[in-house]
Amino acid sequence: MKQYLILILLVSLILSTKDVKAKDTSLKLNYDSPAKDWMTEALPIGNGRLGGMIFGGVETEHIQFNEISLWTGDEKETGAYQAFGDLFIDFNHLDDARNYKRELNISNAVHTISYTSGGIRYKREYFSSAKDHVMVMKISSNKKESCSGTIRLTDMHHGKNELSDNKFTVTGKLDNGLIYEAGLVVLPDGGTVKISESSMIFEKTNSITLILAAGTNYLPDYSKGWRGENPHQLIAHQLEEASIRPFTQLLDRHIADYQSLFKRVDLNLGKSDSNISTMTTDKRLVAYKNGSVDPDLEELFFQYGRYLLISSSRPGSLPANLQGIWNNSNNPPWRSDYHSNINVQMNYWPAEVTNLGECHIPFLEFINNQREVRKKATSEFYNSQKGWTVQTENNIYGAGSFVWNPPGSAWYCQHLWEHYAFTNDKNYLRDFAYPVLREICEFWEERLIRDENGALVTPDGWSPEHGPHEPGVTYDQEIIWDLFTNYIEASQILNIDPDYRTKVISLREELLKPKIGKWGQLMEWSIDRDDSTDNHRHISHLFALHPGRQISVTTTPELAAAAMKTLKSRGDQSTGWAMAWRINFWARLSDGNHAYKLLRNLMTLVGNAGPNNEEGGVYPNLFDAHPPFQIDGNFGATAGIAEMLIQSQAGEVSLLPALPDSWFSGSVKGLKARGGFVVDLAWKDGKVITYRIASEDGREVSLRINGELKTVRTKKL
Ligand code: FUC
Repeated sequence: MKQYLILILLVSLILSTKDVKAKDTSLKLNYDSPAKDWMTEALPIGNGRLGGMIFGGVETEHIQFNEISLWTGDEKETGAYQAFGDLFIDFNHLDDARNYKRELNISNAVHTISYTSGGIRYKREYFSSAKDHVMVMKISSNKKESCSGTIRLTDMHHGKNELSDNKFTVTGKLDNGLIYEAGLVVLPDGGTVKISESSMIFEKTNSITLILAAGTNYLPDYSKGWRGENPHQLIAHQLEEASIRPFTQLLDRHIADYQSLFKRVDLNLGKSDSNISTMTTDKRLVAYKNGSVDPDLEELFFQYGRYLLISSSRPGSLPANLQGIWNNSNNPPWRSDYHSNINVQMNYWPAEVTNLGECHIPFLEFINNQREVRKKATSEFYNSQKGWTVQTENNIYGAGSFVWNPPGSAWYCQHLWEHYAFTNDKNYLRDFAYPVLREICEFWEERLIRDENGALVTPDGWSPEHGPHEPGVTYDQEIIWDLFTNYIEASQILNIDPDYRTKVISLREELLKPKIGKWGQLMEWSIDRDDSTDNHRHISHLFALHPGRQISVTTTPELAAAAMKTLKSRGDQSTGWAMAWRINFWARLSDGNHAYKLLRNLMTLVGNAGPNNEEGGVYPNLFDAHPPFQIDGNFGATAGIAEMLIQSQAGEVSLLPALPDSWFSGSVKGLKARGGFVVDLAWKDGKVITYRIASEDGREVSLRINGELKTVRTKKL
């Protein structure tokens, strides 16, 4: 009997280790039918710059692709982010496909499709490699000489399309003079490839590999008119270099590069029932909508935000826009631009805390590259002498449209500061961030006016998309407080400009501060006119709670309680990014269960709703629905989940500040905290049971853990 029990124990131990191992591979979006719709079903791949959406079917595969710098407009006209082109592959299969499987593995950033037709198992593999600068596609099967079909490449801007030997070349020019080019090389293994009018026919190949490169002559440099060299040489070089490497080598190089970022964070929120975790993603979302408990899906959604950021934002390129890099229209919603009143910032909330600081860099460089053109536009509009700011809608040439967003540049400065806060890189702070922080302080020094009580207020604010334009709106005041605070700390750390620091300290002192109104709410304006039945999606006056640090449950409990009042009144249903922001707010209020409720609302499967529908949620491909698709909600949710597990904005590192009951046991590895700390922890029944905090120099940290605040020495990284 005893031996029998030991045997059972051993078997269950083996099974449970198997479960742990199985977890590693569960980071997949998977489906058993082809994607028909671009927005809701196609799956995205990207290398930070070159993106693809894969859909179509057994008969015709469709790869719609983009390149991040393909923009109309100039320094005056915002224009829009453009769709680039489409690649079609037609197959001559019998109408008998079975066992169709489509999956995106986000732990290695490879998309795979497989099916059986005519008794042959076919496989299609896709990835976009940052290492080799190209998109790679391979079609193969388990039987020799059985891959045949026709390839077509089309261009959304009707440029010149040429075919020679095994290569397609598309070249053209947009109205603004921007030159673009895409090249596609077709590499068969066995069989034949021949050109037939505007397509290429491949017959009886064992497998075929396609390599796509694309680019423009955009240069992120105002002094050079935003134009660099014709992209032809570079694209030819990228195609040549990639073509000499075997597919497996391209694949290995891609995976190694991608995983060097992705693998830094590992999250385990519990284990889903195998009845659920074996479902396809779309069915799983239906079950989730109906109330299933599915921590693995929540982990997947968290990691999907990281996948999307790594795939749409790599150093040396432009930041992720409203749709990341994925867009199939020349007239996309809101131009698929850079919105400065919440959206572009939200895209970058997960960057530092989820250990992807490098992916933040495109946004930081974008800010820097826009300075000169924005200075000119700002001084023309405001007659200002110093500093600059932005409008609500922004393009890649520094132009803005829609209303001015005066504190927009100060909000950008928060990102410049946070990159320092999470990395402790003083050279970066001194050489890159500080000059911008200082010039934006100067902009506000010049612009602030006194209200009837003598407090300093902004002259012409607008709480984003809500209420009147007037002085001293809370959104403005809080962001300027944040700017001044970041500036003061930066100048202290760098030990420079003491006189100007003193000046900024006194300006901050005199700023009109957040106030509590007649129904206990945090006032959105300096006048107490908030409507308790209003459920507007923007809650910009809670900036001080998140992503700011002026309000917190520990340092300003009354204001935090007022923020909670406001948050409750605005409700738990909204569009995608608006629910994502609410997750972060509730996490900062230490209410894990409410944050979790918002996460579930955000992860609710929605249909293909039109742009005027306020129903936010996710589509079957886990893209966030604003609607239509807008990627900020994906990023904001990932940041929100991190915010539930770790916070560091209030001068201490707090572990599990907002853990919901549903995640009673779990673990996370590799999250980052301000101060340059890397944190691993595991918890059981809501309490931290083990943790490890590391820093470059093994510094001390003040740590809030299981309700206690203590000082601990960190391990060395
Ligand atoms: C802001 C929001 C809208 C939308 C747009 C891109 O203006 O108010 O809801 O997200 O940005």
